[in-house]
Amino acid sequence: MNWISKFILAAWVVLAIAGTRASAHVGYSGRDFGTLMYNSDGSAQTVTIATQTVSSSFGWADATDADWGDSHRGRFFRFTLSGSGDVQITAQRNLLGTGTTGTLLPAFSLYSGLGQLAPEQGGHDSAQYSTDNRPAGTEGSLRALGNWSIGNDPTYNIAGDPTSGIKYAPRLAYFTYIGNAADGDPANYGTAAGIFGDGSADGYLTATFSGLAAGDYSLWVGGANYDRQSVETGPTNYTYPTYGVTVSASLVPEPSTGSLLFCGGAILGLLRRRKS
Ligand SMILES: [Ca+2]
Ligand SMILES: [Ca+2]
Repeated sequence: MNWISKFILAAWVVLAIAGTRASAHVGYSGRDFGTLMYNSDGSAQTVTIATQTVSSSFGWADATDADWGDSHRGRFFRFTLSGSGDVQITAQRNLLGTGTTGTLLPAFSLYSGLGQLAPEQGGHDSAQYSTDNRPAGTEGSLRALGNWSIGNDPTYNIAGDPTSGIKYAPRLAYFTYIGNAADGDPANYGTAAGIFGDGSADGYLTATFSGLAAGDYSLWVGGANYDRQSVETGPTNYTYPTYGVTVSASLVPEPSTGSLLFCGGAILGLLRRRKS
């Protein structure tokens, strides 16, 4: 290879890495379910996003352990509720991505709150505010089973030019933990307390989060194959295998008055039987 070829190759590698890192900040591009709605007949309106891949098959599970996790190893989705409600989330692995199909066991955690949004800089694990606000030795800012926060970089008046002055100061974005669900059982997702496994490691997972208040929510989706971190290694983001996952969100229809009465009657009947 002559020096020109070497230079072009080196420049391409640098650009490829820079591009991957830039797009790997916390963000929701292409992953916004919007405001979840009912149809006019009261049935659920399901919003499905089938275009996304997650980086690695272990990222979610790795964020359940004592040294936290790397936000790059999963994907952030968002939705909004205009009123209180129950939300059903479904994740199903698909054929997208560079990783071996049939490998990914999906999992997700739900939080209220959103990461920093444009025109602010996106949050990322290695921002000064991020590392200053988490224990030393952690792999990243993400906690799949608890509250966490992530910092961003200053947003300058002229992009990338610190001498132009700071338009938006860096800050922490807070994610308030609501719950989780994971495909399979501890044999794949590990031994952390508080994981809700569905008991069947088949690449399909559905869960309902009840009694959510109006507001904005972040859903972090990643892989629940904890032990795959020993085989899926990579010094840079773009060398991790990626895995496709189709994610759906819908409001759960409110039960009609008739079915509420039926439920009440059934519970009363059970109580009476237990008393007698
Ligand atoms: Ca970890
Ligand atoms: Ca399953």
